[in-house]
Amino acid sequence: MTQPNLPAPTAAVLEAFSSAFGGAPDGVWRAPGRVNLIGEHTDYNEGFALPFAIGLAAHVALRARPDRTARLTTTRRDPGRPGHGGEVIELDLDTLSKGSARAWSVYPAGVAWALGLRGTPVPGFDLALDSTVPVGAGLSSSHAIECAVAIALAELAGAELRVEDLVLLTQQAENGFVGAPTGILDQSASLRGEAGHAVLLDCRDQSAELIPFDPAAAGLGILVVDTTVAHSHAEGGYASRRAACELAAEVLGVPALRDVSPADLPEARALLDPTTFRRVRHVVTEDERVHETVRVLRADGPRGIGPLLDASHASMRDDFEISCPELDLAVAAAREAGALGARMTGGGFGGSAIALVPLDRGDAVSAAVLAAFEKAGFARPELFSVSPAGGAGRVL
Ligand code: GAF
Repeated sequence: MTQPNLPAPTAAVLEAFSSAFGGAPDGVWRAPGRVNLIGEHTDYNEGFALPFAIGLAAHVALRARPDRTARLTTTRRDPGRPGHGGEVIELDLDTLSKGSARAWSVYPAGVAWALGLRGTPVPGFDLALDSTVPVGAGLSSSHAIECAVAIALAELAGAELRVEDLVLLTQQAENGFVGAPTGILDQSASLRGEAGHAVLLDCRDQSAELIPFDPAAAGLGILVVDTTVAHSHAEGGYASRRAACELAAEVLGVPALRDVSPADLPEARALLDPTTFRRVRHVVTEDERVHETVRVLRADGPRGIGPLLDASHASMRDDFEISCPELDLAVAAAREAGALGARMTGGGFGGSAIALVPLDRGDAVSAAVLAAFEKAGFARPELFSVSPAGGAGRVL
């Protein structure tokens, strides 16, 4: 079945749906991945972050079923990756528990599970997924799926959920079902994003403000360097950083590290072991950098934020210790070739770096990064540009 008048991802997901399940879905929903401009590992410390939604997105086509079965398929064909060989994964919604779903089906299953926990009766469903968010690139491919499925299932179930509820729902799916102790950054960006804007998030009360951020209008681009170094937030590093932050807050006698100000750092140094102190210093200074970035964006536009991106990267590399040689090289090579600033983005331990690049330096910066990776003997990174795009919604 060809759909000549539809955007390619919508046509692709409709095609996948009809060939796996027959007929048409009840609707198609879309949720984007994100780039975090600045404010890393601040969300679970109840602090501040400044992400934006990108044009790469997950599309899901869903149709309610009269029973409690979920059948899932994806357009992605990667026989080396479990669940991506073109098969249909089948799940019983009544027996969902952590570990009961496999491969990428953990994300839709986790959302159905979390909706069940909050007492929303979810019907069985057939689902086809098409996602252009690269998996494992640190651009939140998992939250893109979860957000698209959450708005779709909420609608099919007739539940009116506010953005704040959807954020907590998808966080519960990640924490309790997928097993990654992540915060609220990614889904907030996916659900709240607007073209030409970054989203200033206060992760304590989920209040959010759209901040104009249009690099292209300032003659700039955001280059993503996907190092292709695999990472997983369901594994040790992310959880241990989170645990160190929570322990530090307890020792310092505050509800969360958001309540520690730069002026408190000398006292914190006296009370904490050196490593934990550096973790705290990252979070406290990163919150400051978020505010400073917003101030500079408002006053001077994107050209002025380069040094803040650089400082953020240094803090993640040296104090929070979540970078890796490939990310450090991407940042250094981009800077040397003319980027105004660069930093790793997302949870770290792999994934992507971003560089703020004058449009007339784009090719030179890309070439320099590729050459540096080759010289270092690292795998060839994936390079592409992103810009702030619209957030999640129903498209059909
Ligand atoms: C990952 C998590 F999912 C977010 O909640 C956030 O903590 C981020 O890492 C680090 O800023 O993307």
